[in-house]
Amino acid sequence: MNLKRFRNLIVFSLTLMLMASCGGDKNGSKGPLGAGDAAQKVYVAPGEYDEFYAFMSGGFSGQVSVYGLPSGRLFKVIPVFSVDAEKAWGFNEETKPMLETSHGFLPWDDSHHPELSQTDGIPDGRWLFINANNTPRIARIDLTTFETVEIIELPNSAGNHSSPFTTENTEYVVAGTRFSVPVPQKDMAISEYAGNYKGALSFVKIADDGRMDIAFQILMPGYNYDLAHSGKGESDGWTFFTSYNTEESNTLLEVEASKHDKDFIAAVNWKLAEQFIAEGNYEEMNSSYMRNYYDEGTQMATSETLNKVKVLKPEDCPGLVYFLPTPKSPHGVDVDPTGEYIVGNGKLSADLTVHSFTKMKAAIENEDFEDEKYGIPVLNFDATLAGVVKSTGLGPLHTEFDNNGNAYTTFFISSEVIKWKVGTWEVLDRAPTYYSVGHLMVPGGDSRQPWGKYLVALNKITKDRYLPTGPELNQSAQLFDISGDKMQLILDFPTVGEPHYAQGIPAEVIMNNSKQLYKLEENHHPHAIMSEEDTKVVREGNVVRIYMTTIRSHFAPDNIEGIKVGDEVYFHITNLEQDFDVPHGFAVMGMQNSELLIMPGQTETLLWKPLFEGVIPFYCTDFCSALHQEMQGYIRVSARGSSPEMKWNVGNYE
Ligand code: RUQ
Ligand code: CUA
Repeated sequence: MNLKRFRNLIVFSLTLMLMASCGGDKNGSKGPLGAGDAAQKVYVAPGEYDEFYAFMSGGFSGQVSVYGLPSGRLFKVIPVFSVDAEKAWGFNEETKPMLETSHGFLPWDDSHHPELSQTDGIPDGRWLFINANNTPRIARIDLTTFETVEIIELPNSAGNHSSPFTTENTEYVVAGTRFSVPVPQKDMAISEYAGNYKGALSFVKIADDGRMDIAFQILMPGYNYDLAHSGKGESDGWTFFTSYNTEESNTLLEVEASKHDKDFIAAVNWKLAEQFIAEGNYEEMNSSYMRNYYDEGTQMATSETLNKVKVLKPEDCPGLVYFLPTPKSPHGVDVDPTGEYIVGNGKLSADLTVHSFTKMKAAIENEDFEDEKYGIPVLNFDATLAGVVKSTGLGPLHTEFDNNGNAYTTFFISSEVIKWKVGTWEVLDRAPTYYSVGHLMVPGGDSRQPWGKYLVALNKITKDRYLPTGPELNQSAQLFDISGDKMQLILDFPTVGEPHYAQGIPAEVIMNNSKQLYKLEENHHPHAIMSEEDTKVVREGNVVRIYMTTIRSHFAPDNIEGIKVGDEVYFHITNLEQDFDVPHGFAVMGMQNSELLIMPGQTETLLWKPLFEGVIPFYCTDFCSALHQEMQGYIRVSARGSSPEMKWNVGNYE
């Protein structure tokens, strides 16, 4: 460090200390904090816990990753919509059904928006929902096990982007279609898009035990439905969806869908929808979609095909939907913690448009309409307007809130986060992001109770922030301390895939419910065995089932003979361990799918088809004890059509 920089640093530190001691603005400077100061804020000493969990979507990875805040440490990648050979997700027999859809088995999807379940509008740590964008689905992750336990497909939808935002008491998670399509799907000219294609908004009912079911869909005009958030408090009972392409164009959308000054936020009265359903004012449509459920008792997933969905048509349901004109191609729609303000982030606009829920109700009451579209009243723009945030940023995308009446909006084009005051619409602070920020997350920042200590900016472009790793750099997250007046950048950390959105929650809400193992006596897997005495090998034609156990540090059986080329060999492996964090792995040479990683008390099944005669080793892939490297075995494979004797053993007993 040269002398000048050193001197500047000292002056800077002194200024900071002075400011702190007068109890004034802790950091008047917009520049980065002193490195030591920032380091202290994110430092979580070895053995200590982070204060928050952060759940980030994997974007094109299809998964969810779990981080600690403020450290930015990666704790886990939860497989959801994409196969994961590390955890056998989509490879073992138990979880293959989770990735079944009406299009067949799909090994990949694009996951965008994680959303925590809520009670009274506050994240409650029971479940995390996330959307599949490409082949429309919603997944539910159980936050006691951090495992995906249910996936439901959404018929009549295409590009499930505005999803899965929850209502205040997790009555529903919603799903708006990005692409409008013919509903029901049919062979039709693309040029007939305008006026004929439809956009389905789905309301997925969440039962008390978390099970998902499509309660109803609303068939909207053929716009693109981009994002959503539900009301809170007074506005509970309503869900708001942004739309763009109200031009109803089917080609070159960058031009054609950018013509209108204003598109719409669709305000849906879902409590009224429930009434229309109860009164039978709906159409039951035939459509085939799948629901996959993982049962913790049997430790198996099953798929079922559902055939009907209830559809509401706005033109037949007065009062169900209103349009709020909003400049300009609005992307995010975010509701402040009080539920009064609905913020439209017009991505082609410099300003934010804030609607008032109270004014919206009055405008509806007074029928203050400026237009009607496909039977849906368009409310007068001025009648619902609460205020405009004149930000001078460019490309606003998303807004989150803290618990002090402030809002934070990301600006993609100008690469910054802007802090503004809810109610006065005054810009209070701005901080650059590196680079091109998409979503942002404040723990609880889209709920009634933000824990407004940190803000995470989720950036789309990384460029020079990290050591180069070839053409592809991981996306980067940036952590800001927002506890003071000014936002302070305190950490950069790389992410897995592309975290579009994220959710954060205080660690204590989740950690005490976290499961440490599966109890053996609660293992009702049809192929589980409870002790080494029960291990066996059973042949049924060319299907061979090997009932195996693991415990430190051996497999039982570990010598198996009698397998033939052409057999289908199922390893049903039960991990007999009953200790926290002692999984065993399993791999066979030449296996065609993945390893297994079996949690304590769990049973998993791997299918293997031996192609050659020989003696094939298998071993444990997870370093489980000092004798992990001894945890191995052999399978003898005999010729196709031969009649070898079936034999198995471990140690001396047979
Ligand atoms: S978004 S492109 Cu959530 Cu801003 Cu997906
Ligand atoms: Cu079991 Cu290594």
